[in-house]
Amino acid sequence: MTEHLARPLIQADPEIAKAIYNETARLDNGLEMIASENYVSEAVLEALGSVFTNKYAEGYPGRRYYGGCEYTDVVERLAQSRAKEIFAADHINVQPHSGAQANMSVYMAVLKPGDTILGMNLSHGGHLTHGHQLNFSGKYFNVVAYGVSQETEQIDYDALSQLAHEHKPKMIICGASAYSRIIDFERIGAIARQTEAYVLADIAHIAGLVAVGLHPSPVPHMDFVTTTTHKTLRGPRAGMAMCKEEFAKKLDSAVFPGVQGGPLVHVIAAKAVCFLEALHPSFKDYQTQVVKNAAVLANSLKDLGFRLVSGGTDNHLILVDVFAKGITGKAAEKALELSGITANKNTIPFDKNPPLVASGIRIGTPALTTRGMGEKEMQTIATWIAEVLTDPENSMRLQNIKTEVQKLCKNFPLYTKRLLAYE
Ligand code: DSN
Repeated sequence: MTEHLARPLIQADPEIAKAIYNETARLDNGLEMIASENYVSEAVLEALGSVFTNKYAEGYPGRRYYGGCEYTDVVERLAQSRAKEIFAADHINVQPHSGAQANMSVYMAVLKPGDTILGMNLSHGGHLTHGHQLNFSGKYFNVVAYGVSQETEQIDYDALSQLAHEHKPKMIICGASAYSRIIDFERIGAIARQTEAYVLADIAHIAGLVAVGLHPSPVPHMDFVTTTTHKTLRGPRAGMAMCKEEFAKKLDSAVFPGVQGGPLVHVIAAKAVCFLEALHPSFKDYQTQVVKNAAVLANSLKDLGFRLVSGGTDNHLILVDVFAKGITGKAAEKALELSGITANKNTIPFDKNPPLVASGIRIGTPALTTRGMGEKEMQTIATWIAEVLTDPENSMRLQNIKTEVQKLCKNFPLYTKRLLAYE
C-alpha cells in the first residue's frame, strides 16, 4: 500500500479527526433525548468502518452484476435471515439506504404517479414520506391525510375508515414519527382490506419494541412493512423493507434497479450485527427499560405541571406541549441544549405555531437507556427539564444544570475508550 493510504485519520485529516473527537465528547458529556437517536455498539461501528465500503454489489445474493461478491453474499444473507427471525416477515429486503428509500421502493412496487394514498398528517405525528406536500410522496401522489382526534390526541380510527371508504386510496400508510401511543395495526389492516387498498406500516420509531413483542407486530396485518435500523433498533443509519411473499419480486426490483444502485455493503454488514444483537435476550431487557423509563419520565413531567400530548406514553417517546407553559418548542430546544440536554422541537396536533417554531418538544429514552440510565435518573432529568423550561432565559441556571448533567454522564460512560484513543 502506498504510504499515504496507511496513515491514521488524525494524521491524514486532522480537521475531520477533531470534529469526530468533539462529537464523541459531546455524546459522552450530554443527555441525548432525541427520540429517534441511539448509540450503537463498538461491533456495529467496526462493521460500518470495514473494507466492505469498497465493494460494488448491484443485484442480490447469487445474482450480482459484479464479480468478487462471495463475502458480500454471506453478509447480505446473514442480514436477511436474522431480520426474518426477528420480524417473521415472508420476505425482507435489507438494501434500502434509508427509511425514505424503503418507503419510496414500496410505493414504486405497486403504485403509479397520480394514485391516491392515505397517510397520517405530519403535524399529527406522521412522516414526511407519508404524503407531505414538500416530499416526493406529496408531489407524485394524490394525498388524503388522516390524523388524531382533537379530544384524545390519539389516532381517530373511525375518521380514518371513513376517509378510506370515501376516497378509495390505492394505499393506506400507517406508522409515525411523533406518536406516543400503541398503533392498532390490526384495525388499519382490516380497513385496507374492506376498501381494497394496499397497506404499509412504517415502524421506523418502534421497530425495537416490535422486535421483542412490546408493541403488537404489524407484519400479519400489512402487505408491506418498512423501518429504519438506527432508532429503537439501535443499528446503523439505514433502512429495510419487508412484504408478503406475493410482492417479493416487485419490491426487490423497486429497490434495485428502481430506486437505488449499488447497495452499501458495509452498512448491510452493520445491520446484520445489529440484528444479531437484537436476537440476544438482553435486547428485550433493554427495550423493557426504554418503555419503563419513558413512563417514569412522562409521569414525573406531568407531576411537575406539564401537559403531555394524549396524556402520556405507551412507547419510547413523549410529546410535551411546552406552549401550554408559555414557551415555544424552538425556545425550549435551545434552552435544553444550553443545559446539555438534546431534544427537538416538534409540532403538536392542531398546532397554532409554524413548524420551525412549534408548540412541543419530543423527547425519548432509547439513547439514555442504552447508557444504563434507569427510573431514578429519569426522575432527576425531569426536574432539570422543568427547571430549564420554567426559566429558559436564566443563563446561570442553565449553566448549573449543564454541570449537573456532566456529573451524571460521568457515571454512565459511553465512548470513553474512543476519546482516550485520540488523547
Ligand atoms: N427524522 C426522523 C425522526 O426524527 O423521527 C424521522 O425520519
